[in-house]
Order: sequence, then C-alpha cells, then structure tokens
Amino acid sequence: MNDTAVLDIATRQALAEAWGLSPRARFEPLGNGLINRTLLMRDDGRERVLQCLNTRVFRDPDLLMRNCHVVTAHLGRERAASRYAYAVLELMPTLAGDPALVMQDGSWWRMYDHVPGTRTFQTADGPDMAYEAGRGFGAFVRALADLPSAVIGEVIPKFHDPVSRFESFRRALEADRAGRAGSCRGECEAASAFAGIVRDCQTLLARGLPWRITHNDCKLNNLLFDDRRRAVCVVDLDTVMPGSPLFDFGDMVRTMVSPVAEDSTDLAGVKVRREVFAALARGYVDGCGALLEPVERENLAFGARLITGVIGLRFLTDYLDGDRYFRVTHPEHNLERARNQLALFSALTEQSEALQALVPGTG
Ligand code: GN1
Ligand code: MG
Repeated sequence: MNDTAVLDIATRQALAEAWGLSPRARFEPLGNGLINRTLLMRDDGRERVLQCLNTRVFRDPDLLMRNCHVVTAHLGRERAASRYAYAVLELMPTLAGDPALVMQDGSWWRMYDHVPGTRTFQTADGPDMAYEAGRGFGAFVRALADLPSAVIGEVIPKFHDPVSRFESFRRALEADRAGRAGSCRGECEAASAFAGIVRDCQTLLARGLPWRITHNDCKLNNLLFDDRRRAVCVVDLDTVMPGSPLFDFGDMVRTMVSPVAEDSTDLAGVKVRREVFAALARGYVDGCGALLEPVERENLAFGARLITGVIGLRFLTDYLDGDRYFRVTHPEHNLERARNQLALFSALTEQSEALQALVPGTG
C-alpha cells in the first residue's frame, strides 16, 4: 500500500524514531473529526491511533495532554474497581517517556492504543443505538464525578458560552472578512433568534446549575461501538473540562435525533425523531445514575436547543470568517452545516415542551 500521500517521509521518520516503529508501519486516515488530524497506524500486527493536534484550536497542548492523562488514569481506576464498565483510551508515551512528540515545525503528535473491533457512526439508526450512546456518555460523566474539578484545566475558555458565541458571530458578521455576508443574510437573521437562549441560559446559571467535569463534545461519532452495536469506548477527550451535562446531552441530541448528518443539505430530512430522543434521554439518565439534580434533568431539552443553536452559530461564524476553524471539503460546507443546525434548532424549539416530557422523571 502506498501511503506517502497520507504522511511525508520526514514526518514518518520522526514518528518512527519517537515511538520505535518499524519501516513496515502503514498509515491511513481515520474517522471524521473536524479539528485534529487522525491516522490509524498498523505495524507488525499492532494497531495504534496517531493524532496531530490542531494547535490553532488547542492553544495550550501541554494542558490538554495533562488533562487527557488525568482523565484516562482516573477512568482506568474506576474501571479496575468495577465502577465503570467501558473501555478506556490508553495514551502511549514516546520511547523517551514524553506524552507527545513536538516536531521541529512545532506540530504536536500523540499516540493512543486502538480499541480493536470497533467503529463509529455519523447518525443513529434508531432508538437502541441512541439508548446505548446515552448510557455510555452518562456513565462517563458519572465516572468523572469524584475527580476534583481543579485538576482539569479549561482547555478552551467559554467553549459553550452562548454569550461569547453570539458576540463572536456578531463581530464576524460586522467584519465580513471573507466577503460572504451578502450570501447568507437569511441565515444570519435566523441566527438572531438565538438571543432568547442567552437570557434563558443566564437564568439557569443564576438558579445554580451545577458545574461538573463533562465531555463537551458528545457527538455520536465520539463513541466507539462493537459489531453488535454496543457502546464500547468514549473517545476524543480533548474538550473534557468543567461544564454542564446539558452540554453533553445537547450534542447527543443534535447528532442523533435527526436522521440526516449535521452537514446534510436535505433540509426536509432534518427532523426530530421523538422515539430516538426518548431512548436517548432514558439512556443518559440511566448512565448518570443518581448524579443529575432536578435542575439538570428538567432542562435537558433546553440543553438540546442550546447546543444545537451554539453549533449552528459557530458554523455560520466560521463561514463568515473564511473557514479558519472547522475542516471543510468545499467552500459552502460551513454554510450548509449552519443551515442544517439552524433548521434542527427551530424544530427542537417548537417541540421543546413535548420533548422535555419524554425525559424520565419530568413527564
Ligand atoms: C468539532 O473534533 P470534532 O469533529 O469531534 C468541535 C465540536 C463541534 C464539532 C462539530 C474542539 O468536534 O465542538 O461540535 O466539531 N470540536 C472543537 O461537528 O471545536
Ligand atoms: Mg471527534
């Protein structure tokens, strides 16, 4: 197999030296992440995951690697004590014992063990998968509950803060640095409806919404499944930091209740499958056990609107900014994602009460 298109020779050599790879090591792209670059490496029967960190997004990679280490070590202990039933990602330090390799060009590479026999999904094929995912991510946040929050640093400040996301959107619209504002007037107007969310979020915070260590990127494709569609392992730990379970639940809803992917241009296909939402909520509440307080449980449907709106705004902001943040395959990609998420946001808003009634304990 010729994989020199995947990795240039100098990078390959540096990786081989750092981790003691043989000349037979082969690399191929893995997954659908929009931020880091991810490769699957095979070498004499070993399979590993190599990632080049996006240091424009993760500006403090040292902190990020420390967080990943703390989280995986803690989950490993929970698993050993039979309090966490899922596989745990294992970081593989370099031969020199460093958590990551920093190349001469300043790029950061790290290696994880690969969890064999697993795959990811972009959309949920039905309620069973949604239940599995909800329970897996719920168990994850519960397992992290007794980790003192001071040991996890804030990798991306204000990551899900609607005030700050709305401000960035307004600034990007005003600056119009890519000259695209004229081509997305309708979307920008629709995004203004988001202002109401900002107020509701502030009310919730004033009511004492608990702050916990959460995953903060619970897309369905950040969970590995086995061939029997059982959730096996939570991945993409880079955004684990203090947050709210509402954020995690929101990301699950936005990537599971709609039958089409987040970048689908089939807007008529963007809808809320209530049976999927109900299964997801059941799974999440089961996975969290006794962790969730009433203020969290009673606002899970709000979390879905919040995060879907925040991501819609982020895609639109990046489109206005000239695609500097999310990986795109074509110039309209971020705009298509924004349209999709704004459509889902309005569907979730229309059905908010009916959806919240499907959450166990609030019906
Ligand atoms: C990014 O890296 P990935 O694809 O799992 C992003 C998330 C967005 C998501 C949209 C650090 O996640 O916040 O929800 O794309 N991660 C970061 O698909 O910005
Ligand atoms: Mg990911």
